[in-house]
Amino acid sequence: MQSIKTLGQFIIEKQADFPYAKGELSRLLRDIGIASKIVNREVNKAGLADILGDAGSINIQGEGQKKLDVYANEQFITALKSGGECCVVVSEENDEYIYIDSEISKNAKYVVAIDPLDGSSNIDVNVGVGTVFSIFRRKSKSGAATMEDVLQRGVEQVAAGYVIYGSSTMLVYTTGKGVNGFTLDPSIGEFCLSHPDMKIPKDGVIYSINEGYYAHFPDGIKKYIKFCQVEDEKTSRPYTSRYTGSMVADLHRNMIKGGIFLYPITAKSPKGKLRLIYECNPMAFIIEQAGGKASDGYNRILELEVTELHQRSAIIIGSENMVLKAEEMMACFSPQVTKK
Ligand code: P6P
Repeated sequence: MQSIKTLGQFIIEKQADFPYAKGELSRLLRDIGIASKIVNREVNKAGLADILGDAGSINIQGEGQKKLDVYANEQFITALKSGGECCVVVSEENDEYIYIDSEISKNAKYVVAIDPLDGSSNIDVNVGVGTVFSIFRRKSKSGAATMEDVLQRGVEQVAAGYVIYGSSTMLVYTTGKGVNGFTLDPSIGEFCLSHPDMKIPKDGVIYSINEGYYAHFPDGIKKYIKFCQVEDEKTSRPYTSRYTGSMVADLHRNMIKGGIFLYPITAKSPKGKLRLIYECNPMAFIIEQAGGKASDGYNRILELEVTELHQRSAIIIGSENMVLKAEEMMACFSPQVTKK
């Protein structure tokens, strides 16, 4: 019988990867794990409790906030505030960043950016949803946090992860030394190591994109979609199309099976829909650590300049060779966009 290794045991064990760390990052990851279990409990009974449907409020994205969105946001922010290891929180659900100026947090080392419940439009129809988080070191030396602390490029991340609330609940994270996946065992209430050292296959036969926007896609994307659909036995085409409307669910499937996820610019989202700080950057960090690739079609996601809190970006992410092929097609139609 293989011995069980919990998330907590694993985090402590890997603390040695950070010789100068005094356990703050370990405790921060633990705090996020605890909040994930609390959110999981509510997600799992969403159909029962009165937390379905809209909270009636609107977030900065102009999106209706589902009650579970708001609940999840509150749980993560509360856990981060009480943990004392984080001094600033950036959340999809909050217009401004939150500086935690309590005695235990105001000089904490870390900044956390989070999408507390990604894909929440799927909650009422019981399709997988997820949490995405990104962890940076604070840049400002002391006092109140500044925009310098929150507008950091993806390459500055010290850790990133996602939680997928699906047929089982998993927490997958990286601290820059590979990717490990933990499955929640409800019988003991612990995330247990189930997917050590995750690697995304270099190739895949699944592509994920909302083809409803086809008419407005850039020509390079249209060319790539057609490439995926052409019959070619040697390269296992046509590929399979899988798109759930929940990036975490689509990316987790592609992580396991190989595949590519694309959310390009569209008429409705001329800068892309997904947010750079708490969706694209953390997922790009994880996928790159697992041997995959992530770009906006021209530039590496992790190197994009960050100028706004809720900045959006186009994203093409997944199996390395599939992303390279999509970028090749994008290059056919548009000059290399200079780094922004
Ligand atoms: P569309 C969910 O709202 C989300 O941010 C991602 O999780 C998902 O991949 C995407 O938007 C879906 O967007 O425009 O295809 O409905």
